[in-house]
Amino acid sequence: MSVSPAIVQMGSASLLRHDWRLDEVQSLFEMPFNDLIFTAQTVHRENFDANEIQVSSLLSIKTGACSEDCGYCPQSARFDADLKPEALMPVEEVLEAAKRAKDQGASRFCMGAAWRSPKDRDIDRVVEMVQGVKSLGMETCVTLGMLTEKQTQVLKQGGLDYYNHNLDTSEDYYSEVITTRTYQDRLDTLERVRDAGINVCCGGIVGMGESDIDRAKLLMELANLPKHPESVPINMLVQVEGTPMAGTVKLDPIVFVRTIAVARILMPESRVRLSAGRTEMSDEMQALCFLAGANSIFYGEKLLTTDNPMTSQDHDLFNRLGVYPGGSSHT
Ligand code: SAM
Ligand code: DTB
Ligand code: SF4
Repeated sequence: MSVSPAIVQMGSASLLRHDWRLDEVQSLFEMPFNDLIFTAQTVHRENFDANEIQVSSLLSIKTGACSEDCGYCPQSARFDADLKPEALMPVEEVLEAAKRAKDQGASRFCMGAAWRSPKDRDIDRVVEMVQGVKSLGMETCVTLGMLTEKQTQVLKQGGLDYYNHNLDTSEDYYSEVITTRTYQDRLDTLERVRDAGINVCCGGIVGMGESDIDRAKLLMELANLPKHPESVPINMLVQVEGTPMAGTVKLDPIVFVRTIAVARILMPESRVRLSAGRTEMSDEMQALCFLAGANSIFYGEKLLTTDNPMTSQDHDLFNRLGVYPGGSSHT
């Protein structure tokens, strides 16, 4: 089967494009698997140490009782997931968790809060957390929901390195997933974060019952942002009992690997993170994701509220693959 000239060209030189067309992205998804992985791995090697994986740990600093209706999320107050809500954590407790994460080998500490959007007084406490985590010598990331311009500036001045805010899915499928805020709301927050000079962490979730076209559109949307997100988390839906998305037909693992590969090709200089869902993935599937260009993971035995692989299991996998933690996407 022949490969289109545009794709061959990408295999020989990474191009930072922001004008991807849907048919081009679809044709990447449809490439023979070996050609797709080869192209993605070629792009990866042009831009990164192929055996280095960036390692971030997550902490939920404010858990549950969220006003939003994101259909995948156990933290929404509207669903009946078995989850105990917790108020915003004291700074000291957050710093203890960050120290433990650092001792286990994480280089970035990501703090997540179950808010639609934070209040200004919440931001002050988050800034204290950011400063404390930075003083441990770790990179910082927070995900707090929608932000105002002023809040992005306060976070930037506080020294925040990354802000995570996902597009989650395609604009077309979005209303099947969330009704309490719009796709444009998300794009607006991303623009404010970018304008404030904070690195952007933005990706999505697959396995929510979306179509092939939705996955292609999500990646196209990310790649066509004015600047590629420095970090692109690709989450496999973690199905949580009590959420509307529990029971969704599982995504073909090969399609997941293809999604990673296409993200790598479209955003050659971004860290593509193999994110939620790893407890359900075999070691072999994770190895294929790394081969397809994933070079970041969430590490530590918990994501925000759900399980992540045991750290000993990840050490073992890294050793067997000869990959090592390291690297950062910001200067
Ligand atoms: N409340 C903030 C927000 O929504 O922006 C920040 C925290 S929210 C939990 C961060 C991200 O986690 C979501 O945008 C979504 O992409 C991801 N996420 C949440 N639940 C998930 C699940 N069950 N499976 C996979 N990813 C999930
Ligand atoms: C991202 O894209 N995935 C992380 C992080 N950013 C905040 C969150 C995954 C959450 C999975 C479900 C949970 O543990 O609650
Ligand atoms: Fe709330 Fe964020 Fe969960 Fe949506 S994804 S319900 S905004 S915590």
